[in-house]
Amino acid sequence: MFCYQCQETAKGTGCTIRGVCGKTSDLSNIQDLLIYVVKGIAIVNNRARALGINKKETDKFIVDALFMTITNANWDPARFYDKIRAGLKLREEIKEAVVKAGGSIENTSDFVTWYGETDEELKAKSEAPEVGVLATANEDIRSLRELLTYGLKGMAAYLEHANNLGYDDDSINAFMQKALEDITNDALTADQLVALNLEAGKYGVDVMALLDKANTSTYGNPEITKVNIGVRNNPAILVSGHDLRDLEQLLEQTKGTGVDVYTHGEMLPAHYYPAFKKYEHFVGNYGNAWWLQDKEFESFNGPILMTTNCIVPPKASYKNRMFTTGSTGIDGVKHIEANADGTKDFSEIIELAKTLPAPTEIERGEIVGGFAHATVLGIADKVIEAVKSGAIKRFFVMAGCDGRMKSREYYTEFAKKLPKDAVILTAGCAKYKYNKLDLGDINGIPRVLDAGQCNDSYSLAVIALKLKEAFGLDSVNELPISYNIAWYEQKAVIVLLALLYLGVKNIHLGPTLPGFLSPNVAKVLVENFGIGGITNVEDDIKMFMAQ
Ligand code: SF4
Ligand code: SF3
Repeated sequence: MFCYQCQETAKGTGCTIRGVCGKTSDLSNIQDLLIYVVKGIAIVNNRARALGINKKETDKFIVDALFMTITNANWDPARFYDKIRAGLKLREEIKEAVVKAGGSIENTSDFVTWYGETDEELKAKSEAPEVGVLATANEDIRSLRELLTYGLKGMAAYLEHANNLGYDDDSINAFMQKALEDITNDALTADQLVALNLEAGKYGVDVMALLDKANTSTYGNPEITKVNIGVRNNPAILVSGHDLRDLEQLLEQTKGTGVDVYTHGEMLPAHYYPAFKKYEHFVGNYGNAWWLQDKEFESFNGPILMTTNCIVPPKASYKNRMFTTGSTGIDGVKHIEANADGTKDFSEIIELAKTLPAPTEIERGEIVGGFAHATVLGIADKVIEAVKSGAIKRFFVMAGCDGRMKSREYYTEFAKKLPKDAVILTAGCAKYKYNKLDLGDINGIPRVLDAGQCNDSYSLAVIALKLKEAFGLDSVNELPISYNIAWYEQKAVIVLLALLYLGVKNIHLGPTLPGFLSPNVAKVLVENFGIGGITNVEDDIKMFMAQ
């Protein structure tokens, strides 16, 4: 195996024996093979697209396959074997359809021609040198190809959520498939790959805008909301991940059953949407970010539904009350499939909940969020006034991810030590590093403004663009906004590419720079976009405040 797609990669360079995340070598290899097969599907489907015979089923397959390989999304090898077999079958069908429609497949590479069926054949291929990340010998080309691949994985995740709510955009699917083919093209230069990554940023903005539209049109605009972090004395289900449609269905099906529903991790922002406020049994948020699962799932006592990443390989003490759905999976854990119309039957989870004790209280109180673009723009006058009067000196975009590394305590310290006239704009699970600190407010504006999930980083970009307009500036970089972003998995990669596409400069990334950036690619990002890492809290605050 060789995997360096997340921030926790071994020694900052690559996991080679077993993932720091817990991924085995076999699972890593079979995930790589799925990506390999997806590239072949994209190549033949681009011919089908040119002939106007693209099928929706193919778009969905590619999106789901990419999502399954995101860090901590799917731990079930059997699902990957089945997905690869289905993918190869799909690829052959597309080839046939292209020929039938009078076209031809000129590409005769292994991506398009290799075929396998049995587990043994698939496993053998997954270990072949041409399949893995290291198949690209030139480290700069490899770096740019992987940067793009990870961006596409993030894009796929957001597109799948939008699709689940009935929203789609064919130009995003078309770009993803074109990019997957381009990744296999040895004729592309490093400059062309850099351009392609920036183009991915454009589609990153589009996909987050699409998901924002899907979420807000379906569930309303997030509102300023106090979320309870304590518990009640009823049996309950904990729901985690990012998929709001799954949550909605669970809330509907638990109505009147005496079973409560709590959010965990990235599902917390669901509480900010008006549509979910009508559920009296939607009690609050239990616990923190994904990496504390092994403790918090234990004390929750009831069933847990994982709708997306991040899943930590479960402990035996709660594995038998975990369920997965969507692109997620864990071997030995029940997976709830969607019906053809997208509905899901969660009755088994609800029945199990009734037999289990109520959650054990781990904390009490409330956290405040709901500062997506509509809320912040609704109080724009107040915000602009506070900036003009000097009450707010600087905004810090601290969106992104949380993780288990001790070095992430930096972000808690950073939030605590920021000058009192600075405001944090956050999104994603990064917020758990400081959303329970009492950082106060400035003229009634809280000093931590949580826009929502990681995809709601889009909201932060919209806010920046509107402020730029309001202040009559030429560039977002003239605003008193600094970017100190914590990253972990591949959704953060598409968020980063989207910000670069929007022209945001001087983004600092931590706790470490991505291991997949080769020294030369890192240099391009530093020279053209001012990308930087982090050092220590005191020096960094000084540096940012002087920006
Ligand atoms: Fe290592 Fe991260 Fe890949 Fe897991 S996802 S194997 S921790 S680089
Ligand atoms: Fe978190 Fe995985 Fe990235 Fe959606 S749940 S932000 S780490």
